[in-house]
Amino acid sequence: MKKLLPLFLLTFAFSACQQIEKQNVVVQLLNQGWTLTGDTLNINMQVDVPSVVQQSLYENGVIPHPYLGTVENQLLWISDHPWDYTLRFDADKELLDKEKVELVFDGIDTYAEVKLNGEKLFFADNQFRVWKYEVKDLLKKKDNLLEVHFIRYDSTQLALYEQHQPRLPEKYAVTRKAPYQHGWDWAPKYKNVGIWKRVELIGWSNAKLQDAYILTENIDNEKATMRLCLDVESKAEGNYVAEIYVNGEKNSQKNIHLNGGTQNEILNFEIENPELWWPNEMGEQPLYVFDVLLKDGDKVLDFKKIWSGIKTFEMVDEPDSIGRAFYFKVNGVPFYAKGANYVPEEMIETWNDVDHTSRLLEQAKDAHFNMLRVWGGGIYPSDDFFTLCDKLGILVWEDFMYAGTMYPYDEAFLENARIEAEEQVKRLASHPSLALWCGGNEISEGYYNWGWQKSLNWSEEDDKAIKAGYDRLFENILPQAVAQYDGTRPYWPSSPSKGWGRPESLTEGDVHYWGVWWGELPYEVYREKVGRFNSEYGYQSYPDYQTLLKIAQGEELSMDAEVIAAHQKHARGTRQIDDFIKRYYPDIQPKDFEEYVYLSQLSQAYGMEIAIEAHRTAKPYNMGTLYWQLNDAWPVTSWSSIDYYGHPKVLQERLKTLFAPVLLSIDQKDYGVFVTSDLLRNIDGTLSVTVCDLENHPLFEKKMKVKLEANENRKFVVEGLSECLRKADLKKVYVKLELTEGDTLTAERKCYFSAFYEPRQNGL
Ligand code: BMA
Repeated sequence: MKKLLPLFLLTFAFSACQQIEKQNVVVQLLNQGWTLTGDTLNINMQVDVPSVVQQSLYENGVIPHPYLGTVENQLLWISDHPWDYTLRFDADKELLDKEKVELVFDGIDTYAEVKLNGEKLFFADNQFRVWKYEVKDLLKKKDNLLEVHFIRYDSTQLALYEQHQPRLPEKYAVTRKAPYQHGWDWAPKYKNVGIWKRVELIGWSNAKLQDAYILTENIDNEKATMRLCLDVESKAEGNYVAEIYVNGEKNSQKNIHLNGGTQNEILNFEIENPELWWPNEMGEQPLYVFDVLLKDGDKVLDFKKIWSGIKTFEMVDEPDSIGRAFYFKVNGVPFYAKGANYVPEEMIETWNDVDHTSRLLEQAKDAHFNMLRVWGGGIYPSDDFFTLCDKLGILVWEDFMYAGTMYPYDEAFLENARIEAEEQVKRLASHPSLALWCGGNEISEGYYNWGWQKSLNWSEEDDKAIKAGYDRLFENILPQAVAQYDGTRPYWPSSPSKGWGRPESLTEGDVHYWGVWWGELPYEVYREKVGRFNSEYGYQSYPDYQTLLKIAQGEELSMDAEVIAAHQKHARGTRQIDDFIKRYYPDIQPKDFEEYVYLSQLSQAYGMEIAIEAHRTAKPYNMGTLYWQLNDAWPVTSWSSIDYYGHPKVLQERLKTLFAPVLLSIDQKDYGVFVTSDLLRNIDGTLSVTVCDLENHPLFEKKMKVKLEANENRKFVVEGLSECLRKADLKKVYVKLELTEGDTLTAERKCYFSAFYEPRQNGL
């Protein structure tokens, strides 16, 4: 039964706390009424933040829409231009009365000097950090001037890159800024510049909660052992009390002695008969409300309200007879991970909107996802993203934002990286959907397999220094941040653990299998390249035709048109899509471009069907399948299953069967029938097998009783099936599989033996 929250208590705790906030901690937002100017340019705009320059230029009619037509090259100057954001404001009286006032920027992208009333406060150089500064002494009652001066991004980055010896593989390595904005094989080079998160002044006296988050340490039958982690800041030494309320009821408290400055405190507590949080289709997603209070005697100084769930998560990476088993357990139960890789939803990062995210994640849930990997070349997702994943039961494999290059290793860079990691670990720790942290994307793979040593002319010493720098960051600083500030989430240094050309990539860890697409091998090869956990694989298709109609008109709607090419960022992409359409649908002559676009999606879906079926039917050898990629950051031809405007491609529809809790399939070698169950209960049912010709006439029918344990994958020999199929022309038949339990249809599937042309349905 789902626990109901004692609402009257909740309301009480909440309103009491709101008053407290007004008394001891006061906040003045500084998001509105900024002026954006462009140095020598005749640009002077009134803007609100969060926003970035590219967005404001478009919204003020200075530039065309950055996602449409062929405008990319006309817009590249923006990131190599200095920009000034200024704000004049009066300070709230209650704020000035406080002992301490901090100016807080939740995000500055990226290189900018920040001044208040003419005084330099700091120079920001990391998009992913919060920037705070004590401003009590600088703040005036009236007419304060806050200035954020962005220096030329491209030139600054280039200078830093050129100074770095030995040479690093990518220029973006020197800046802590979203890699994908520097151009990717699905992204234009829109390096955003601006104040991309909110700005505020926070005033307080005595003491304040800087951070508070909740962790599940352990669950046994009747109780959960929980940990409340606090960062408390105080002006002076003193004795205080921290209290925790669970669903409105007081649970525990702890006396704490603060020494002045910031300090970490831990409060352990227990919850009896916990309602556990489960991933999608493994159970419910109950959330508890935790109220955290900081008190000085009876006086409440500060509070935080946290919604969190109770769950444990383990990564199993241990030797077995073949290599190393690699899988996850949630609440002690091993499970098969199904989902995709998630990339940022926008090229203009401040256009990211919660409704878009919500629709996208709902589509993922409807296709039976239980996991997303947040790819390390993007941005750390917002709190809203995680709140939605908490609600929908989608676990998040979270990469730190590092991808596809080696990084600098001087002390300043590593310190910057350390602070960023600690902040992100703390920010996301309370979310039950957060499953594991991973060092980044394809860095170790690149180091060992992409020939940087030779192409960048590294000496043996250079190589050693770069590798030692890698080890410090990915084997020391990042795991240390996860262990010290979380301690309940596993850390995995690199996705993948081994490059796809190496045999170990299929016997241990996770693999990005790119022999199909990058290696130009046919889809059928997926059947042989099954790893322990396939965390990337994919094939491109065009976005929905309606999406193409937004970016191109008339004559431009063709494969060779300039505008279509501008929305394809992979050098061989157009040709490779075409090759596979011809290879798998040789008899189909598309009557127009719309039909051709559809065929590209059909081909992609066929490839992914082969891969997913191969992965799932190899359970428990293989314990996860995350295809590349769920979504797009703008209208583009890519590996996604849902395009930028939210249109599902053919693949997204097929996932409803391919990721279903029970998958039925035919082994193409011996025609055995697989029943692959992710259900946590036993199955006792009837399997019906019907071979039909393409006019739907049955050629063979058989029913048999089948029994499976929870989470079992089993192959059944169906008497007579193999003989029938061996005699048949496999291009002219399909097999209809159904699994029923009593009157309930548990699973069904139509299996074809080659790429099957299915005419377009409405809406596709
Ligand atoms: C994978 C990803 C991305 C890339 C994709 C398609 O390696 O990590 O870097 O977009 O391949 O090429």
